[in-house]
Amino acid sequence: MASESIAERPRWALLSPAGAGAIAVLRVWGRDAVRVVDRVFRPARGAGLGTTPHRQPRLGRIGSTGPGDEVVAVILSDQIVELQCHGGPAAVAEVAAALEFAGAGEANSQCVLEDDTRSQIQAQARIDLIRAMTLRTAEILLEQAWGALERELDGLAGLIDRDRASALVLAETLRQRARVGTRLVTGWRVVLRGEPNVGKSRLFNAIVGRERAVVHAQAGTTRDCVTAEIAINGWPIELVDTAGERETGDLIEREGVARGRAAEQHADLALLVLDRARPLDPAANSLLARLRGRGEDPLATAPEPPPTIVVANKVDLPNAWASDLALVDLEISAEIGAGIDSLVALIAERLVPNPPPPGAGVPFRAEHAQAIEAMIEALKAGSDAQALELLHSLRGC
Ligand SMILES: Nc1nc2c(ncn2[C@@H]2O[C@H](COP(=O)(O)OP(=O)(O)OP(=O)(O)O)[C@@H](O)[C@H]2O)c(=O)[nH]1
Ligand SMILES: [Mg+2]
Repeated sequence: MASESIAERPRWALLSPAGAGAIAVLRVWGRDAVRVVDRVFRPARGAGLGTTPHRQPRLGRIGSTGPGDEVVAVILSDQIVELQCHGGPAAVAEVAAALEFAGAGEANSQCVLEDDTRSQIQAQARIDLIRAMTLRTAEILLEQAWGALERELDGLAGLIDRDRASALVLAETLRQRARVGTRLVTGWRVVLRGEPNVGKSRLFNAIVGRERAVVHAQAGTTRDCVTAEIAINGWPIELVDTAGERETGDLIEREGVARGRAAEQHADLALLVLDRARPLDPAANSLLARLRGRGEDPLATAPEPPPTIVVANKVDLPNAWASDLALVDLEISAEIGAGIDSLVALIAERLVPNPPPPGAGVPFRAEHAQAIEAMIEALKAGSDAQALELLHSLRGC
């Protein structure tokens, strides 16, 4: 390999996750990829690997010392070989050592996804696709990997010169879609709030579909925040159950209440649970005022409350409210499961009021969203050239 510069060396990367598994997949790529693998591949039978037709699996062994590991090698193209070996760390290390010995250099698996046959945005979509938690989010990212966002951006570029008003409408649509797009990997956070004993944990379990949190008639049962990863309508959501909000001398419970408030501040949506089987007390009213953003805020610096759905729970019991509260969005019984489906549907609607239509271009990274914001400002200021420049840099060209 003396005549080759380091940059021209074939590279190898582990495509499967690190750790134990039945099978590990490694990829070797570069101008000399086939020759490098051929050097250390000992076929179970037949000629060396180099003469094998593309996409035909070959069984053999690869190892720098001793018998090595048994592998299946497939030449995918003139410059790409894929290897499947046993999945344990020792087997992978053995194959990797042999590849290094033969002249391949280690690379990050993301390099494979960022291969230069694709554009910057498509490569980013492929990288994010790996971390998509639901089929729905994966489908949207797959469409971006196939060029949906780029097509939309090209359409926008064509509009900027001709029809700025339409360009602004399209840019605004992209801005709205970015609100969903930038959550495809991270998901949303929904937090349950309310006084002790109103049924937050019962509701949490009802939404999650299993007995994840402790439910008890004793007020102050939940102390730590309890979380569960769920999907609603295909949107990944972290649901957080919190300690009931009340003044208390119990130091542990007080810490729990503080954690509940902190969780609320980082939430995309709060579910305020009220107990309809007991009269509303001042504490419930102040929670309502705070979460509905209607309180006389004594602290000018108090953080903005998250959007909130107010639910009246325990409707299976006699109603103890003097009048029905106009602010209540839904009446439910977590105990008997009444109204839970409607609540789940409402959560999805509040988090994602306008899901992107199939095939739509969706900005899915914070930097895309920022570029589109800046583009809208430029268009509003009449600076078409700046808008186009921003668009081209977002496009990666
Ligand atoms: N009848 C009836 N009881 C309910 C309902 N929801 C919860 N409960 C009961 O109310 C009590 C308190 O429920 P939890 O879910 O533990 O209440 P919580 O709001 O999590 O309470 P803390 O953890 O103390 O803040 C339990 O005995 C539940 O079985 C409901 O819809 N109907
Ligand atoms: Mg609880």
